[in-house]
Amino acid sequence: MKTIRQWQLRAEFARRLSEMYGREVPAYTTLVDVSREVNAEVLERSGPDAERLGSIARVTAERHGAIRVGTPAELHQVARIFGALGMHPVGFYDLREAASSAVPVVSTAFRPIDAGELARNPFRVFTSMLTTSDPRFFDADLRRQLENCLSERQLFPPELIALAQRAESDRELSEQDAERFLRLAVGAFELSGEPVDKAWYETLEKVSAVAADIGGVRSTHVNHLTPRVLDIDELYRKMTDRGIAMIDAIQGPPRREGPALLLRQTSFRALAEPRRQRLDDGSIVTGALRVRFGEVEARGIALTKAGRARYDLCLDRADPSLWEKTFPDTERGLIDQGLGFFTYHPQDIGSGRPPSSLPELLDNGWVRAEPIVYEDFLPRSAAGIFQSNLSGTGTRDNSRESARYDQDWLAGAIGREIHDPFALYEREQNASIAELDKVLGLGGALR
Ligand code: OOG
Ligand code: NI
Repeated sequence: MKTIRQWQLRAEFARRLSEMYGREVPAYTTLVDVSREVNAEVLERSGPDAERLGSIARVTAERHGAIRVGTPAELHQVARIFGALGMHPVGFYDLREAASSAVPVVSTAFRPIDAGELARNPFRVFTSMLTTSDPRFFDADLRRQLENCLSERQLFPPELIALAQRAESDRELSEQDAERFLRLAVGAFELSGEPVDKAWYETLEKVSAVAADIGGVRSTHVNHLTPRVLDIDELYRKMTDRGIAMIDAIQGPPRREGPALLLRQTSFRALAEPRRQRLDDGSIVTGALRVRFGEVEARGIALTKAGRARYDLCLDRADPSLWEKTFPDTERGLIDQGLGFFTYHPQDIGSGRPPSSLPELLDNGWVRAEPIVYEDFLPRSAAGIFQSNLSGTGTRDNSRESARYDQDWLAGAIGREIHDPFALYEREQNASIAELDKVLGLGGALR
């Protein structure tokens, strides 16, 4: 019997979700087309350098999605579905603190965690959960109504959860089950045609547009999907030329010479989508909601904690020239200053005794370093993306004590370990160094 493996499920899920979102939000299809066009130009212009941070096949298929759920129980189910696809929770993001507008959520990202799986398909989903118990946003009354409302809905059919459980434990599904699983999984993130209760939606919207998007409806949906592009400045120009309104800026470092760092992102503005609404008298009208959009990103090298501290410092200052002063303009510079993660590979250069330090091995051509691409998100950038697409700033009562939601709390809620992104990159780097040490017979000198 033919079976479909986890990575194939993941690749197919990403492909179908992208196709569905393109039907729902046609400007997203334009974004994907323009990204492809730009990637082809960069490949033409830069040759093999263009593929330094991932093969063109990987980059072309690469997407991240963003979804938002209402309760720990819903998040638990989401984790199951992504678990079926070989995607694990990585990182904890508290956007309540990162955003100046009211963004009452905490988040993690589900993604593959080992290099082989990432190379097959790196699909990742930024997943946020509403912090209903935070009194800065929801008073006791509103919280009760909201939690009632959320407890009555079912986002994922039991059959989907059962199939997900099987796919996760067997790491594959039969062809027939895979088809059923994919249909149900993609369907669960489709925009529902069910009318939105207008008064309830607006009550939540006064607190936060994100709260309304999550708790004001009885289902969930993709908030945005994001292709990867190799030249985001060029993409921004091309989209603008096509008359598509982009947000004001590209989030992240300015364009610079030298290796790309972490992440740069931008998006087109959320479009008014027709949505059916139920009025107080029970009648149904067609209104419009403006919450969904398309985002695009350029990915760079994963930075160490030291690199990240410098990155955050540069982002804090508005001075673009600071980046040049702070970061070396070569990969080797990043290595020497311990700012970036790399894997190290032996080069075939014949006989003789290799030196026993990494810098000398690099200098003498014994070893080649490959940058590790950043697979995660950035709180500042995420907050910027949330914020630039909200219609109002919402309200937050800062005189109240915040509710505690931290990484341990989130891990408990989903019943899974939340991986530390830095530890994952370090593990990959160290594994390559240990292997190198063995191959060159250095007896542990490199470790
Ligand atoms: C998620 C925003 C974060 C990113 O790329 O940083 C995000 C959301 O709007 O739900 O997707
Ligand atoms: Ni995003």
